[in-house]
Amino acid sequence: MKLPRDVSGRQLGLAPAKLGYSFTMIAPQSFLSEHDLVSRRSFLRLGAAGAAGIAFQPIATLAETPSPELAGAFARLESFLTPPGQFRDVSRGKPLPHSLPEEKKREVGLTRESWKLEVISDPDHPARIRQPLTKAAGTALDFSGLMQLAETRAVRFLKVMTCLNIGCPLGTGIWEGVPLREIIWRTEPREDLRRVFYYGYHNDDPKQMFRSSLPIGRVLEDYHGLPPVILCYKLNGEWLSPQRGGPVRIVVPEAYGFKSIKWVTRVVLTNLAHANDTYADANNDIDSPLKTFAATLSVPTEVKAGEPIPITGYAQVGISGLSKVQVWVHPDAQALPSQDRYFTTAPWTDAQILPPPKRWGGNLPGDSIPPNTLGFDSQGRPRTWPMRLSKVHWAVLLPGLPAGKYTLRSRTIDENGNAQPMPRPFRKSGHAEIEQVSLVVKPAG
Ligand SMILES: Nc1nc2c(c(=O)[nH]1)N[C@H]1C(S)=C(S)[C@@H](COP(=O)(O)O)O[C@H]1N2
Ligand SMILES: [Mo]
Repeated sequence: MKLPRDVSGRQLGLAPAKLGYSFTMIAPQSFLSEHDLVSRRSFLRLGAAGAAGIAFQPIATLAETPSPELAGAFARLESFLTPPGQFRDVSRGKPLPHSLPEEKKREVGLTRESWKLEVISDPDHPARIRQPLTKAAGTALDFSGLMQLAETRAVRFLKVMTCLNIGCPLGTGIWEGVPLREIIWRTEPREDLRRVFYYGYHNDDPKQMFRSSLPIGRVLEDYHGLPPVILCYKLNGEWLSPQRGGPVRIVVPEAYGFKSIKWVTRVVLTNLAHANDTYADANNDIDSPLKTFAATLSVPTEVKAGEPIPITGYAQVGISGLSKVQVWVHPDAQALPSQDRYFTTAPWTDAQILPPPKRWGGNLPGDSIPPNTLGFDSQGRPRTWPMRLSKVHWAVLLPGLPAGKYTLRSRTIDENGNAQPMPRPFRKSGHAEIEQVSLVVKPAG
């Protein structure tokens, strides 16, 4: 079992070149002057529809042209959605289930034709259910059964997949599936059902099992406006690949990656009162929903004194949303504020959160958001921005600085007004640390 190495968001974000870009090249000055129009405040003032309309205004109607400094950085921005093949992979197993030969995949149920899902009661903490779905009884759910349900029950939503331990997002996609509760109700549960746990194919070796769990209430009800927990079979309009956990994986919208079990084959209904996730073993806070945080994507390694400094970055939009991204440049020769470990008293300045992209990327068919994607209107435009549980981009053109060595920091402020790393600063509940990047300003001429 190989756990991923810890890396900072910046390291991963720095390789956008091969992704090409699909971001609208909107003039930075226009961004600055239009800032008000895409801020949450004016969103509320204009109503979501009005604001979305403005965000989608063709670039031709924007008055100014991009400053060369930021235009270059925009051109190198990664696409908004991640092509399924370019997600970073977090898979355990020896051998990795997705690397099995086609024939073996068929044999163990890792193809759409052979996949089966069992839903049973936990023998150790039984939940009272009338109709377990088992292979033995011929009642297990197969892929055509799932597709039948999909005809009337399919849902789609945008979500960034982030490993709690790696910290930086692995990829952003539109995940499609059937709410897990649809299958749970088929078992006719009656009583003594408090949680659900689930796992995927693990080479029939109990030591390789990677299991996650949820309170049953979260599966049965979508509170706080969250999308449902799904049995997912498509990503960005394509069948879910073996690498991404296909034919079917669980996707839990608000959770870190470890709750979204790949190659799912078994769901267990239990009266156990507590979580039994494999991830708890490594000291992880397994009840932690996605946090909001910022990181840079491009920072010039060296700039000349007095030259404006273009910076781009991304922000993961966690469960508490995103109201601001801010940056702060501090000369290394000067002392840091004392007794202020999160730099709350530093002179932070606002960066520009970029509006919804003109092109979504990610190999989305026709580059259009599939119909009936939660959070999008009938034209495929986001109803709110920045969208919760996604990843957005930001940019700022900093005024020139005197020669010297500096540290650039970026942070988010969530919709509750909490500046990073608050309100949940502890590492094992997910990354939220304030990023630091060195910046060297050379004498001019
Ligand atoms: N069966 C199984 N599911 C799994 C894992 C695994 O090792 N085995 N890794 C989990 C973890 S820790 C993460 S972060 C996500 C990553 O999803 P991805 O590989 O599609 O990027 O998958 C989760 N689902
Ligand atoms: Mo993970």
